Amino acid sequence: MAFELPALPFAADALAPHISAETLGFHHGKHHNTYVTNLNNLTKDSPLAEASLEDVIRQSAGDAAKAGLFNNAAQVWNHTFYWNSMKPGGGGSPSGAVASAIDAAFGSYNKFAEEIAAAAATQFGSGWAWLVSEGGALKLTKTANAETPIINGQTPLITIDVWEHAYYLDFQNRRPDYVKAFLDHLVNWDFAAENLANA
Ligand code: MN3
Repeated sequence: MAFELPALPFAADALAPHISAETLGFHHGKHHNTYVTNLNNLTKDSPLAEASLEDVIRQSAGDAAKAGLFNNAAQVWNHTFYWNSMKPGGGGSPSGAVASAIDAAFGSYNKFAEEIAAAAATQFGSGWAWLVSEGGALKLTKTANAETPIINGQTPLITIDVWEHAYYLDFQNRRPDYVKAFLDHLVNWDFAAENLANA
């Protein structure tokens, strides 16, 4: 059973004008799809072809000889998680358990928004900014390249892809404007609430 590219959880033009159909066409149809193709080529005819994506990630993490395998598997996982971290008409402050957990960890939604924007802006080069649950509390983390918090005992709630391919067509070099659009208009707090409930 080969690994498959999951469909986007929304129409390709559903996040416009914040993230365009053109960006999603390249990002999902080319970048994400290439990671899936590479992963299938790297696991073909090996027992890993039958493993779960999470198992491939855990079994290859930290092993320099398996860097290609890890990078492609983690990028498949991270991108699927990123699509689900957004929805049309999302954004703004959450409610319920996520709001309480954010207030407990950061003091207020505004302080959280400031801190995740800073984390996203200061991730040097390619990577990801994450809101995660660890040991019963929420925290922010950023990862480089394909690195993913699921190998660190953390449960991600949402992520922001800060590789240039995520925003360059819509925002050029203005990563902070992309992150602001993500927080104000796109972030899917329902998905965060599901992840928090399972943490
Ligand atoms: Mn990407």
